[in-house]
Amino acid sequence: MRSWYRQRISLEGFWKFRLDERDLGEKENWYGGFESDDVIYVPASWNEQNPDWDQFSSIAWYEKKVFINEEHNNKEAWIIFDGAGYFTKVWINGSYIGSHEGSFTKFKFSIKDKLTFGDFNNIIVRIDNKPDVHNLPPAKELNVTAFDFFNYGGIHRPVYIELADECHVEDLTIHTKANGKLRLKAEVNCNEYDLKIRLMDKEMNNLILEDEIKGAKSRIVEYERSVNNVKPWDPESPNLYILILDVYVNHKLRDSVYERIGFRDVEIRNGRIYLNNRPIFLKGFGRHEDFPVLGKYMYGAVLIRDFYLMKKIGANSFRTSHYPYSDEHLDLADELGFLVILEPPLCYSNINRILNKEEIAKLFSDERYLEKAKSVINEMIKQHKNRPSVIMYSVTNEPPSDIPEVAEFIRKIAEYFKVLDPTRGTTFASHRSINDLALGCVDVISLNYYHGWYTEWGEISKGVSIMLREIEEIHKRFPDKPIMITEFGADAILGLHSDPPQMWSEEYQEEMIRSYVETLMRRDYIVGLHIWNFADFRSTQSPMRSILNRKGIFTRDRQPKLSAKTVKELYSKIKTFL
Ligand code: BDP
Repeated sequence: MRSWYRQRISLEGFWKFRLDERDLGEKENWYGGFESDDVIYVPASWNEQNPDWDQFSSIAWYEKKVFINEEHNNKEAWIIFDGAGYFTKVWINGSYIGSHEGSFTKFKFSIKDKLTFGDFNNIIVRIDNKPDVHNLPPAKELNVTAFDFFNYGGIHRPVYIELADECHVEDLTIHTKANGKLRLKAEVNCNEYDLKIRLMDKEMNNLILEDEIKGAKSRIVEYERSVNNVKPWDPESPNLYILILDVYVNHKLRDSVYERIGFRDVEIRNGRIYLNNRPIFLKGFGRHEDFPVLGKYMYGAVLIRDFYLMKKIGANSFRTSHYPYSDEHLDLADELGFLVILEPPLCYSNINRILNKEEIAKLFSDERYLEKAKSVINEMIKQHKNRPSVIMYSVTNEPPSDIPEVAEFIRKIAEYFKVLDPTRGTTFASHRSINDLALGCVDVISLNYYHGWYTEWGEISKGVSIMLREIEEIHKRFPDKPIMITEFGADAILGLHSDPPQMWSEEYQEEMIRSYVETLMRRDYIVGLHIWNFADFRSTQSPMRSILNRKGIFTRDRQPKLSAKTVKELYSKIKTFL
């Protein structure tokens, strides 16, 4: 939900910064203001802003003074973080405001009672980024993590203060169908009010629908209408519309919010994914939010480059591996017609490096852990539920789901997704292949394969035939479920060449991707191929990595490797609509 009407005060810029490895800050009342000569920029992770902070994965404090005008005096005010973490605590003018766990979802606190209007206000943020096995995703040390990406810390995404009327919209859920059916549910924090609903084209030139609900008294209002003359949303024509909801009390406008929506149907049946009743093929990438110096912040211009590169190469889809991406990231997916598989930060690829089998079973059976997972899923869906681009949820990445307790955990969270959002299908990215006990718990089977890299290294064709045997066995077990390959790829260091193709060379990566795609695009139960990864990204230090994970077909600064050309050639042979 967004608003042009509410005022925003951006907190982007330079903040005072102080490391607190010994956790002294709270005891020494740093929340009232602290001494430091260090400066940091927000938004961006702290690590690469100063080489001395690069390997720092503990507690750090941020401070900024902001002037709030007198005129906002009786307004509702929130401080909103689009993403910060891992564990964030906030104080304003020395008063504690609240805390939040998790780096990749939006969170907000009401700060109305704590602000001084017509004066400066001191905002203090304490971020604790210590690795912990109970974190989502789990980590033990900076370089010993269950996930294969760098454990960046800090205020990674925009922070701002938003000011609204006391009477305002709390939440807005919109469901659409390709035939123009529109259903909406608004939660309004107000006693008696009128609602005006408007639907406009993306450019805001034409009013397509205008309607009113008069004298609403309950907090929840539901509305349904069939709209004529709307064009459906799909990757070839990503037609967007703007739905605006105005709240009036005694004919006076009190709040106005909007969403960018698309009219489309997604169904999973008969071993296929259908978009607007037509079977589709997802061709694209696993991605990351990762860029030099910025860390986990994706600057708008970088996103634009990424999307044009993905378009140029013929991709139509990506997965938000391994955490929900920023609003800007998914706004572009809506706008440019990308089919998104949205994934929460439940990533367990290397969990066996941290925990043994018994400990894993215990963690995944722990009710509190399940509740924590549910809470982040809830936040993610609330934030992105109205996006046409999001067609399916990947409930987790590479869980050790050959362990029965883990399979049971997946069953429970997959069910929870359906409770929160019955309109979208579920999948999860499995690396346990034929030994996975949870494949039946989701609508689409997603498989990650590295035969030819982590196993059968140096022998691509042997790897590919083993992979194919396993996929065919899975297809036999689940003949009605669509299968997609959510990861395959090989590391390549830009400029490293080898004839014959040897591991780490651009040629080896090219041959591996070509073999996988050519083999898999011919099977009609395969509904999608996502190459791992779109671009090189920073990972933990380990003997397996040369600073970066180099499986990108683009470098970290978005220049093509040899395989980029091949992917373009291969993806041009696969149609979006089958
Ligand atoms: C898979 C993970 C992904 C890794 C990739 C790799 O899902 O996060 O980056 O393999 O090892 O295990 O490159």
